[in-house]
Amino acid sequence: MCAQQAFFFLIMIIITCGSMKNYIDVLRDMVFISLLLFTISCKQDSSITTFQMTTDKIRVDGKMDESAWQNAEWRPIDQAWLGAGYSAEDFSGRYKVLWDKDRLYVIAEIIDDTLVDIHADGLDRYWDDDCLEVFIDVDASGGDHQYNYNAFAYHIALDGKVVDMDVDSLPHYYSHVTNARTQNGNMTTWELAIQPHDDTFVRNKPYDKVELSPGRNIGFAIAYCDNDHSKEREHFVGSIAVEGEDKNRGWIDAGIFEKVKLVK
Ligand SMILES: [Ca+2]
Ligand SMILES: [Ca+2]
Ligand SMILES: [Ca+2]
Ligand SMILES: [Ca+2]
Repeated sequence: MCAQQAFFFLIMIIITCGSMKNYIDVLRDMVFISLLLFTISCKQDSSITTFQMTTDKIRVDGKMDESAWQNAEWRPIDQAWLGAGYSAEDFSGRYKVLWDKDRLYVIAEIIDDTLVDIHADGLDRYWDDDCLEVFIDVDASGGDHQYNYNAFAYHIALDGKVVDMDVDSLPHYYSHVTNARTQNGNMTTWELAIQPHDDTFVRNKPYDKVELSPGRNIGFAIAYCDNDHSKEREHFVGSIAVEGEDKNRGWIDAGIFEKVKLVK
C-alpha cells in the first residue's frame, strides 16, 4: 500500500511539474522525489519488528541453554498499562521470541519482589495473581477477540495453568501453551512453547494446525500482571505502547498488538 501511494504521489507531482517546467526540470524533480520516497520507505521497513526462526530444538525447562536463545534479541516489557509508577525492584521485565514451523517460543525474564497466588481457583480473578500474559493474533488480522478465537490472550499463572476467555464469555484452561519457569532470587525466567491457533479453532473439535513460515505477519504482545500485597493487581506492564486513556485493551482488541514479521 505504501509503495502504491508513493507511486501515485510521484505521478501527480510529475504531471503538475510537467505543465509548468521544461523536461530537464521534471527529470530532476523525479530523481529527487524518488530518492526521498525510497529513503522513507526504507526507514519504515527497517522499523518492522522481526522474530527469528530457530533450527535448535527448544527444551521448555525455564533455562536458556539453547544456543538459539543467545542470538535472539532482548525486547523490553516497560509500558505501564495499569497502576502508578513502580521501581525496578518491584517490577522489571524483558523477553525474547523464536519460532519454528510448529511453535512460537518465548523467554521472559521477570524481576518481581513478591510472588503471590492469592486465588486458589485458577479461573477466579487470575489476573489479580502474578502472571505472565501473552497475546497472539496469528494472522495479524487485528479486531475484537474478547469472546472469539480471532486472537488469544493467554494468562500463564505461577502454577503453569493457562487461561483465556472463550466464546461462552467465561474463562477456560487452554492446552496451547507449554511452559516452565526457574527462580533465581527475585528473577523468574519463564520459557514457553505456544502452538499457533487461528480463528478456525473450535474448542473440543478437530483442528487443522497452523504451520508458521518465513514472511508471515503475526500480532504479538506480552505483559505481566504484578500483585504483591493487594486485593487487585498493582501493575500491569506490557511490551507495547497503547494509545488513549484505557490501555488495558489487549484482552479485547487485537488491533493494539504489535505487528511482527517471522523471518529465517
Ligand atoms: Ca530451554
Ligand atoms: Ca512486584
Ligand atoms: Ca486473527
Ligand atoms: Ca508480584
